[in-house]
Amino acid sequence: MHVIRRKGWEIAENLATPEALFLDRRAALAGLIAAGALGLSGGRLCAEDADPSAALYPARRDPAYVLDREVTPEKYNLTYNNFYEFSTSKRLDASALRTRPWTVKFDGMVEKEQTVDVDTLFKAMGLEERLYRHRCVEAWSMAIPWTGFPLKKLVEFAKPLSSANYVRFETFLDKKMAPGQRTFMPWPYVEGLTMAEATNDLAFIATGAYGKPLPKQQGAPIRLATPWKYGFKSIKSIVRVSFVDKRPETFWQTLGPEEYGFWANVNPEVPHPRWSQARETFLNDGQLRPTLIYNGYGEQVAGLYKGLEKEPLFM
Ligand SMILES: Nc1nc2c(c(=O)[nH]1)N[C@H]1C(S)=C(S)[C@@H](COP(=O)(O)O)O[C@H]1N2
Ligand SMILES: [Mo]
Repeated sequence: MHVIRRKGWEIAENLATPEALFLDRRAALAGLIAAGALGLSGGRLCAEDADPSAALYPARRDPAYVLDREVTPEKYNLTYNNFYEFSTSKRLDASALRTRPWTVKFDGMVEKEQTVDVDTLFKAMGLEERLYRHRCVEAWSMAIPWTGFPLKKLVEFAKPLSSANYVRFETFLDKKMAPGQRTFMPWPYVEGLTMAEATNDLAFIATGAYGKPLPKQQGAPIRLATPWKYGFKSIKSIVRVSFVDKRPETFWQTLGPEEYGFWANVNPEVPHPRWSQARETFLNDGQLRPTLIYNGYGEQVAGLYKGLEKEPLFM
């Protein structure tokens, strides 16, 4: 595997702000297609691929979020995914996902239920770029330049009642569109956070990556990014955000309660029942690295778990 070695900050800057920053969008797209990086079916650029939110990119980088490692080359992000709605294979085809029109419904314990078109929502929220680590429970990791906005902003927008304890997220349900949803699993994919977690600065809603709107396989048009938790918490292609009093039943916990919990905070010292979590394969170079408690974000999030030590915080 060929890796260009430069100073960490230098290569991160380079990869996180792709050609789209410097060239006009058409030229950038042409270049990417030539490089085969977009993985479009048959190499065609169909009308649907002209994303209506494209003009919002690239967004200003939030300098508070820096990395201790190089950003993962985009090609890995495009070709190594978990999106069980389409396949259990990492190299999956999510091209059938129709991402417009797309609305998100806010309901449950809110002042007023509302259903909002994503393009209206993106403009209302404003977009920024953050570099985040990503650690899958399967012991591999990446570093991703997400674009989006803090989940806290979305919570404020939804106006939850003070009695709400959790946020519940739901992915689309469409068996015709998503072959994986014809399998036995507990569809639709559901995830959840406590209100305290959801309003922590680090909890992020991603609408884009690598300076462009999200590609389908990464959970277009709107997904979660909670980098201190195992990747399965970062639910893709969200259609519904509900504020609830009871802890939501989540997809992976329902499938395998002995192996996957609600909290899923990253901890090298708490092994998965079938493998160690002490180290992780960093996809950039395929090398093993030590896993960090809370995936390196303890300073921001460890305080969320004071008094919860009896909970299974790390599965
Ligand atoms: N709806 C949905 N969201 C999902 C998943 C999924 O299968 N379906 N997989 C999760 C897992 S296990 C991981 S590691 C990340 C992967 O995100 P990526 O493919 O963008 O790296 O998405 C998470 N969100
Ligand atoms: Mo994952």
